[in-house]
Amino acid sequence: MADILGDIKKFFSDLGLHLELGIKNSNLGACTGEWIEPEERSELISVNPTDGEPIASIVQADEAAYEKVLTAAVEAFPAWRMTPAPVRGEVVRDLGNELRIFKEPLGRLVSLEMGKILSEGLGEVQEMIDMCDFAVGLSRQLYGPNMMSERPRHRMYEQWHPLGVVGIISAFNFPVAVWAWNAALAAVCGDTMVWKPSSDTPLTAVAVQHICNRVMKRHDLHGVFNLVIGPGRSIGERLINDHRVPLISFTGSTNMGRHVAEATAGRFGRSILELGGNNAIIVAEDADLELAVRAILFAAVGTAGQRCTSLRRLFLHSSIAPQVIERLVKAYPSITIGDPLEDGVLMGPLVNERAVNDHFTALTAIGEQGGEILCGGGRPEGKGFFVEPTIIKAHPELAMAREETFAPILYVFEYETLEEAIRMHNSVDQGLSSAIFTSNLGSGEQFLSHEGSDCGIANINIGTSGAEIGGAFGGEKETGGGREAGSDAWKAYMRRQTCTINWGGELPLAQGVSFDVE
Ligand code: UN1
Repeated sequence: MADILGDIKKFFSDLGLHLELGIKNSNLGACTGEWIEPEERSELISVNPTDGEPIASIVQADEAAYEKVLTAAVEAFPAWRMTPAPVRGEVVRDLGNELRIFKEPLGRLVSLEMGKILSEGLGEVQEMIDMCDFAVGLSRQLYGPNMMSERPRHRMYEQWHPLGVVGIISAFNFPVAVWAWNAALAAVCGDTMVWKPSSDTPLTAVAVQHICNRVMKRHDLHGVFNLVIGPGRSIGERLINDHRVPLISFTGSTNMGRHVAEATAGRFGRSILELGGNNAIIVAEDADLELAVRAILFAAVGTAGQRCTSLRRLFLHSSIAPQVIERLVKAYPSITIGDPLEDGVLMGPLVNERAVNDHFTALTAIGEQGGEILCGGGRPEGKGFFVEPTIIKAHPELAMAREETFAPILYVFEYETLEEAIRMHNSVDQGLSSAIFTSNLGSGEQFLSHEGSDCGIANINIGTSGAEIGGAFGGEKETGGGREAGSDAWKAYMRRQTCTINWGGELPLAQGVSFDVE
């Protein structure tokens, strides 16, 4: 453990970045380019979920520090919005290059603080880099269309303007990538931003802010990328209710998301919501089972079931159900659970003790509701927040299967017809990610049709998790409807303006209306 901390610290300091590890010297938690010392010191301890020991201490922002951060973001906006978008893109290019340099230590830090295995920690930083590359290209493509005016000698077109200060509230499970989805787009769109990371993963946020500071300094910028670490009930509340913040991008639970939606809508602000998922895979009778089983394992057990896109429900055609269950029940115990930074480990811990309790509370309720544990269900010995990944033989009335438990619990159902499978698939309140495994073109197309999956993400012969950044990411129903990352998700970070220009000498009215004053 001490070695890993030393390694990460050394990596960062060799690269000229100072990052306090250990609880004697606290990191500051608010930054606008310069780190802000709060008037009231309230410390947050970052805990290593692998052994339950503290990694570092962070001084949280108080109200005065929050105010300084917000003011800096507001004051930076006018100059940033007038910086040409491709020049803003240069800054994001530089951020992507800096992340390339820090990929290894930052990926390790993500694994250390959050508990995902190293290849996923590194993958998360790769996702940030990809997002920066995408945004650089986008900085020359923030297009608006031209429309054909119905009036002679008139031109009509749409253009996009920067929005202002964007509040980014991110979750522990993708502690840095989801920030980058928002930050890279917001930056090229001409917005400044304030990031409130999860209190479970403050140290990775401090590291990313250090990286941003290096980039801002090089470009003589201040207040574009800002950080404010503090409790949701004080700092988070201030942010979502702050009239100076026209857009809040929130990733988290459906319950919190509902509150964010109400708070922002009540002040006519906007929100991008990435809330709970209850993702499912349908395995048809004609599926390549080898492929399906591998995909199921990664989607259900990867990240210890703590992705929004994690697989929670599995619908197996009755003809192949026994074989698939047998393979899964054999594979699950062979998954190495342990220190996420060690080679060969495939599943790390849950994020904290509360998550472990939620996992076991769910298992108790599942038992009471008639769900049967097919494998797992235990808690590995030793320190740390570990649980065994668990498979449940479920029935259609199992109420727990309708809820998102952020843990590696997989509910298995059987079905007879594809219509029945799709109906069960769509019967939950959430609508994030979905997949079908089939070699039948018709079944695949049916799943993607208007009467197919009702989710924001629908895949064929691919699991539910691990989406690429190029597509728009997000979901329907109680998942919140937000879209982030690729495609045209950038539009949420700008304001649209419809412009009509009369270059003739007449004043014709639309719809043929005449209004001639004598
Ligand atoms: C999340 O869990 O909040 O598709 C995001 C995926 C990742 C992102 C997940 N690219 O699983």
